Amino acid sequence: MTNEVVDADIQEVVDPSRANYGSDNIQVLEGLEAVRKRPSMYIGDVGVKGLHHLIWEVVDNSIDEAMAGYCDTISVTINPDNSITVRDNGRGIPVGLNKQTGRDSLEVVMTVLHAGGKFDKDTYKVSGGLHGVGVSCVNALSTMLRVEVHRDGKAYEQEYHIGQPQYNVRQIGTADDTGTTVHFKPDETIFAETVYRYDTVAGRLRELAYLNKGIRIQLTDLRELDEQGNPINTTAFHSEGGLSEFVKYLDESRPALDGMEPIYMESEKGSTPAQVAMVYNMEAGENVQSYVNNINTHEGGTHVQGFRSAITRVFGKYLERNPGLIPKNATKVKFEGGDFRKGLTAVVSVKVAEPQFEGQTKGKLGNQEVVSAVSQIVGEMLERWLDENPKKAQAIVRKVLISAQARIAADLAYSRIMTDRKDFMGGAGLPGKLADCSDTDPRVCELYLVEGDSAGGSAKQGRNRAFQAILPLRGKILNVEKALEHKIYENEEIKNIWTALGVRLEKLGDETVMNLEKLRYHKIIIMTDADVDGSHIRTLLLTLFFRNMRALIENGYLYIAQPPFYLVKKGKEERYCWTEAQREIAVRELAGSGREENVHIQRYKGLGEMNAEQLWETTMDPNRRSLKQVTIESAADADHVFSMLMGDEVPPRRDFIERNAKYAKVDV
Ligand code: 0RA
Repeated sequence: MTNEVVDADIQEVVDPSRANYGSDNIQVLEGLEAVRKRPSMYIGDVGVKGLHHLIWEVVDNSIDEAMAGYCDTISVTINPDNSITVRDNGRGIPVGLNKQTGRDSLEVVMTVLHAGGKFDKDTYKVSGGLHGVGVSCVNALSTMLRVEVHRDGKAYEQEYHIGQPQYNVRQIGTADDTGTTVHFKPDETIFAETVYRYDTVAGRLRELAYLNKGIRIQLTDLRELDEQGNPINTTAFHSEGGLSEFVKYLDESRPALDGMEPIYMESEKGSTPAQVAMVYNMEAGENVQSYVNNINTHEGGTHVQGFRSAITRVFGKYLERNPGLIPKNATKVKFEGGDFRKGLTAVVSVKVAEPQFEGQTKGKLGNQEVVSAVSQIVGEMLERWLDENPKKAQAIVRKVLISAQARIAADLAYSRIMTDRKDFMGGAGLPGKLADCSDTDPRVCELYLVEGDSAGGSAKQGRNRAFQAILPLRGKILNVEKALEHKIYENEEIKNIWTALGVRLEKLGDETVMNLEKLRYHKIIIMTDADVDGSHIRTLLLTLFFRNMRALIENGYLYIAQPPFYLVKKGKEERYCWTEAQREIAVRELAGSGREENVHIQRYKGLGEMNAEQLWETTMDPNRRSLKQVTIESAADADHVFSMLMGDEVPPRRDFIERNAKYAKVDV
């Protein structure tokens, strides 16, 4: 909080009817007013992300209380009006006169930015990323917030409107328990989106339950009830196994290597507490999820660096000490760090008092001291595990050898296509099937990936060829979730996509990264039919981008076209409709327009049913189309979804599809 002189318009928001306001109150309001003026600076954005951020902020406080050992149960309720109630059984926010400010501590915690921690010297508090701005920030952005505290045998309450107390903290009765309940209603004049998504909330609470073992978190959605009046969506999250169960969950659809159980490591070095769980599966992907102060660091950082260096070092040493594990015909194979991480699923979670976040999206931990802390912890504990589990160690070594051999084959295949490029592709080194655009500024250029040659034909005719390029895709895309790496580089359709985009893979140390410098389009638009095949192809493409070109998604370059589902027609009048509701309205309006003609409803199943002009009007014209941007809300969740949709373990997939059948899931 600043001590700047307050200006006149800010003073005006001080309610003069409130008895004891002095300079302190004015500062307080200045703080919260700043939040309302620039909410994005505090919660990221005012869209669906920021809306959910309010919940994370409140729940974080309860999690802190649990981590300090004072709370074991948290409940989150989505109320029918999209307000949120978060309750915990912690000590309760302190109530009573705060000598420094002359005001009630509870009021200070609820109305002063960053005040929460100041009242609590014993609790080990860490703040992360955008989180940690405190519950006062939620208060500022809510038209109504009511807090109830149970403490010292008494129950207290206070209520606020856009952060302003409506009355002094008051006792409302007695209590035989302790805890805090926060009920808030986000301000609809601030948020562009005000409807909470059950899956988003559930995903985050599940993650928190795994990251903080032992805590019980109950989620209840009161917006939809069954005939008996019970909520349709409600889930209890609780994990005794913590990260070990988290990696099992992530690998639910992948068979474990030799029936292996997760290796769990937990310790503290140089005041950095770290927890790591890792397990190997039969597949080739690497899936390392990392967290700092319970926040996903999707760009990794120093904790992941420490983890990786420990893996490379420990396995390297182990192979040196046990040369007999490598068969005679393979003694020439040179291992790289990446070979030890094929088929590895791991979660690395650290606590850092003052985290520095770096990278394009501030998703990368920068604190250097964390490298050696994690590296030492994993180094010591993994070495011991290998010595104590020789059979399993042997299975891992066998897997590592296969991975190294596959990598060598993939490198060969990749360098082959790179030298072949000019030969098998059209004149300019671009795929023959690509109808390119004339503009060359990637910032305005769009590439449509279109299912099927016939729809591709309409798209080519209908497009604006100045900035829209079309790449028709034939039939099935390779399932990269299942394919060997070198098959991916050899697949015609995938090669075409890569070449058209102008991206290439580069080796940085033992990591393969996508170089986007020569990327030719900043909008890559997946356009598929609205039927089962179309959705399958879309999922295959999304999997390809998620697994092999994730940087494109992280930069916000990937989109999904939204062709209409219906055309409602009467005579010459036509209406395109994207939802059932729109269709009903269109039918009603056209039917009501008098003349004796039939209203005709055409259901579009395929893009091919639209002619070039219709395709342009509905789906490609930037002024009329609607595009869905593909984002990764939670990397851990996205991984789980893809491994399940594309993997070959049937039961979890069926479960998942049944659970999610209601939602046409497009956002990843
Ligand atoms: C400040 C000090 C103490 C607890 C809390 C804040 C606290 C805040 C929240 C927010 C949601 N639930 C919470 N539970 C506790 C410590 C008070 C003491 O020393 O007893």
